[in-house]
Amino acid sequence: MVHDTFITNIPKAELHLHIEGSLEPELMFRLAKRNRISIPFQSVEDVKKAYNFNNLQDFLDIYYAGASVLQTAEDFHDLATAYFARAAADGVTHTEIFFDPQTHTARGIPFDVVMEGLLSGIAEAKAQHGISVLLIMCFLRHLDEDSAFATLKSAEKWIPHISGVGLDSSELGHPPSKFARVFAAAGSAGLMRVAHAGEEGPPSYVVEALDLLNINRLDHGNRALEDAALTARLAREAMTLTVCPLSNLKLCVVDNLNNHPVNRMLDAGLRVTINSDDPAYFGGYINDNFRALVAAGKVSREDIITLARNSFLGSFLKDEYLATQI
Ligand code: ES4
Ligand code: ZN
Repeated sequence: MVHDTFITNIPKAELHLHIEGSLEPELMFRLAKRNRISIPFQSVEDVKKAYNFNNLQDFLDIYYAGASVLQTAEDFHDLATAYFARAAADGVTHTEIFFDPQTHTARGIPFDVVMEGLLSGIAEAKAQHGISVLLIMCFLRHLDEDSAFATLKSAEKWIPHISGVGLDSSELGHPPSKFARVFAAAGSAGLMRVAHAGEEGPPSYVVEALDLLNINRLDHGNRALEDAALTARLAREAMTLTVCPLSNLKLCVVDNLNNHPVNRMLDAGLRVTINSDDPAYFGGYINDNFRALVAAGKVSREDIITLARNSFLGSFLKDEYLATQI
């Protein structure tokens, strides 16, 4: 049995974390009150009861509703610092967080407000916890290419503070090919590229993400295992997969953690990492994900070492700094 302190104390990077998905119900209520926003819940218990999802879309509807309490730079600061404190307590020394600008700009919150809040939160977390943080700006794939281009334009002056672009939201019906041009533009601006693919979507979406978006990292990727040639390619190319076990369970990507593919992924030689995705909604932070895999008999102590090492190898940290972490 793997000891809890081993999971906690082993340094790790978190590479798949939507900052809006770290909004705990308690903070949601506090911000709703502070900003005089009404939310469709009476209490924290009421919120938690609503967190029963049959699929990704069920979750996204609630997730976007929850994000409506985020109004000011201070709100984004408070959201981010709460996550960094929690992550640091889990032994996370480096994290690369997603944010969804369109979720906020569509509500009239300026892009700059989001950036100012997140960056001040990052500065505070560096000082308080010594944690390093990179930002990945995600395009919402249910929106059109023009909206993604407008978002990239808004990001122009912030590009020195943004490491990469990602692709999230409703996967089915919104293949990566829809965003080939905006990803090419982001690449030309010097940004790294990641995309959610193969969470609910077919293996062909993973192939598109590789070939048309030129991704440096694959978010989820579970369904790639349905295609042996694709699996072999991901292993050969040492593509990092950011796997999120509790998310997969809550969104019914797997029916039971006993059936989670993490061990098959490791056996196939894939560079797997473990992440929490939207921890406030899926029942746990990164160490809860590790613990759940251990409880399900899915990973050994050796596997945890591999997974933690993979998290740094798959990060966008520059080489000089990376050498101090592994
Ligand atoms: C997400 Cl789990 C997941 N999948 C796709 N988009 C997302 N946005 C936030 N969480
Ligand atoms: Zn995600």
